[in-house]
Amino acid sequence: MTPAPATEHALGRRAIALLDALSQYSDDPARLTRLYLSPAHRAAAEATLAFMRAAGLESRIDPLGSVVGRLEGQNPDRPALIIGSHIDTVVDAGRYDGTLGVVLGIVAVEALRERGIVPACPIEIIAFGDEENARFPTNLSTAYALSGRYDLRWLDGVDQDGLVLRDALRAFGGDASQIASVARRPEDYRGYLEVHIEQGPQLQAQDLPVGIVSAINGVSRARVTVTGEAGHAGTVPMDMRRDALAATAEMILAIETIGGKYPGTVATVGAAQIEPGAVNVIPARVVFTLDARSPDDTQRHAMVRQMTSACEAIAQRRKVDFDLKPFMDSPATAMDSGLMAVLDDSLSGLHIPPVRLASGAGHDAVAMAALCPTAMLFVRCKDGISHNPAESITVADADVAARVLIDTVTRLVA
Ligand code: HGY
Ligand code: MN
Ligand code: MN
Repeated sequence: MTPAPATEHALGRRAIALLDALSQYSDDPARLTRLYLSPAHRAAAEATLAFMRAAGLESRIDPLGSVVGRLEGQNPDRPALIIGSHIDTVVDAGRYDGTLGVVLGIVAVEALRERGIVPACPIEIIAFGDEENARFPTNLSTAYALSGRYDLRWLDGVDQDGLVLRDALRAFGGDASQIASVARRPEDYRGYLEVHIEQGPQLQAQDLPVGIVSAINGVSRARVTVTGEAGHAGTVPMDMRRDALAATAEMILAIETIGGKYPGTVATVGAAQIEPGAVNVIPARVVFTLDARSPDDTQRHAMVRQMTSACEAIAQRRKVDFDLKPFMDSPATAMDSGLMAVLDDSLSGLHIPPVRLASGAGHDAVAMAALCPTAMLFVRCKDGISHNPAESITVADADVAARVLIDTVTRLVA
């Protein structure tokens, strides 16, 4: 097969090259895991800082660990446009979730410079550090800080090794005393654009490279503790046990059933720790996580109440204790129609039908919508796979996404 001419999909190839460079920073040599404030997050943040500086952006790592690059443009006092996403990952992650939106922002600014376009307003690129909330019980903390909604209780959150966020932030080189300085004035920002893989199968099913996000589903998350009684696996009769894991198993099935009852709702128990965790000991305690989502907040709250009642009834019947501690209530968030209209124009200019799709996944855009008008562009990913090392996109689709972003940014900063 003849090699692709050097210029074909040049923007897409540049984005993939930056992504590949960042994918080497992992806390686990065997798989991509880059949790908030970890050494790998620090290394990836510094690499992102270097990419932003090389693209001509005045850049820094902010007190909460996000990387912020700024191009002043012709009129530094005008409201700025922000392009961003996150560079933290889940455990055993794919390399595109989050990081794609950051590198495409850099590619867009590089393209403006190559085309000799000096934006009429400032452009900021932000690589958020705590979107996955996979390490501490937080909620989009590094993005909410921009709209002054950082919840100081997050600083006392503890990871599974018992390390407190406040201490991890200090070890990272951050500064909890400067959180207020991260907050931005709404009047200084005209919009936030995030490009992200779809993490679902719709674009592939419609054979489309990109689509425009209409709204982002709401999310409830909680930490659940089930306490029974340890005992000898060989001697305690079955009808005299208070088996925390057997009770948990019944609760998880109840959660699954309720989570599937309403249109568009989902529920997941993603993590569980069993104590003492020995083959011949009846489990005394289980701590598990609940993640429940819906496009409708009233429905989501009703669903979580139903799950809680069902679990309490199981706990009572099995004589175990049940404690549910919510730690996230993220609202369903509509995207900005004005920015969506500009994205429509860019897609039409590229002869791509501008489809709308709801996001089942949460994004920094939910938090940024509290600061300024916000919109997202989804990029097709193979079989909708994400939060999985098999996550993948094509160079051609990365190229389309780059061209749409550059066109939309050019329209907005003309
Ligand atoms: O969980 C989510 O929806 C996102 O990937 N953090
Ligand atoms: Mn993401
Ligand atoms: Mn994710």
